[in-house]
Amino acid sequence: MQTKLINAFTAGTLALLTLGCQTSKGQATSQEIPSLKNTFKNDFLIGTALNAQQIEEKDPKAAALVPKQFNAATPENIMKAEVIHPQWNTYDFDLADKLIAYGKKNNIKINGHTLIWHSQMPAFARRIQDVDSFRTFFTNHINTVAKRFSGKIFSWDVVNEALNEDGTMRQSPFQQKLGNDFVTEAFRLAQAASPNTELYYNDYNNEQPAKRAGCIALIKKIQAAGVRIDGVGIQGHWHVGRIPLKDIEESILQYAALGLKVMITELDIEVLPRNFQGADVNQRMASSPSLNPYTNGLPDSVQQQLASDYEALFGLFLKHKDKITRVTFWGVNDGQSWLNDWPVRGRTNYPLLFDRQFKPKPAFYKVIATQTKS
Ligand code: 9MR
Repeated sequence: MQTKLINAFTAGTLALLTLGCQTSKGQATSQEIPSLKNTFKNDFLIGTALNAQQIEEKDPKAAALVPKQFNAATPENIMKAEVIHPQWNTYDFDLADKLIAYGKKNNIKINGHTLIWHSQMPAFARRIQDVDSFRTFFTNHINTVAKRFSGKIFSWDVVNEALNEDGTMRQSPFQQKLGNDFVTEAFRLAQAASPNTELYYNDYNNEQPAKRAGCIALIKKIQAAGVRIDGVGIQGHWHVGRIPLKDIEESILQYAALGLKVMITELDIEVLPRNFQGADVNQRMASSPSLNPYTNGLPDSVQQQLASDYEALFGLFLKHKDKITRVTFWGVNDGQSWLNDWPVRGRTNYPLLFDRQFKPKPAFYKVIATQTKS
């Protein structure tokens, strides 16, 4: 009799516990979702890009999820020059100030993105023809913006994407008007304006051998000038089933050998077909149904491949956790990723760890499991 009662009680309690953790579809609820930032707390920071809505906490689901999952954030757009410095003598720090306050409130380290980038320059700066005025814009921009957030921000992507794929210098307005030394000069100015902020160089495909060699040469040049550079960001915009693990590992080793912190700064994994080789964010290709095949959901085979790609990446990151200080995803959930609109507008892409309803995907659980295995 007593045994029967205990059994009944146990069964009831178990059922309740199970109810508390499962939805009708058997998916985990938020109570039992592990936390990325806690799981990797002894390894590296886990960051996300935040859009303006998220910074203003106008996206309630993101507002609930972000502080639980992430301890680092990079503003996706609002600290770029066209937003923060719209006119010669006008700066708009409103959203950036909100971001700093958000980071403070939630214990999230903020990485400023980005001081010098050829893309998303303010219209007035794009029109400047003479070298002296351009140099004044360059100097004023770094001095004013870096100084404004000195002591408030953890780090800056000082220069973004200064290299071509073959490792030569990109012919950007900065390179053309100020010469190749603009990169060293940007770091020198940032260091003076914000002496306690970590300073990074950030680029995509800089795990590829030719571009990596150019990146190493650039870093050595900054160091040889006696100017401080603390880290290098490998953006990490990769493609499903084609993660260049060997190149990534070699790059982590080579960059760390320069005495730099290594970060993965804009991680996402594209799952859609692309017959476009370019990497210019201002260039796009025309849409067609064959380029947007998963509007009704991701096929299981692709979902599994995505999960195992993420698993392999985090396995590698953990192997080199002594060299990697941060891994940042480029967006909170799939619906918010820039990859829904580039290089083709209006596609349905699935590059991140959380789906459009903010539910963790199989890739999320594979990533979490890499830590428990390590
Ligand atoms: O994700 C950003 C997107 O919303 C912007 O439209 C785009 C404009 O240039 O920039 C995207 O972010 C880029 C980042 O700032 C630098 N590396 C490449 C990222 C993806 O294009």
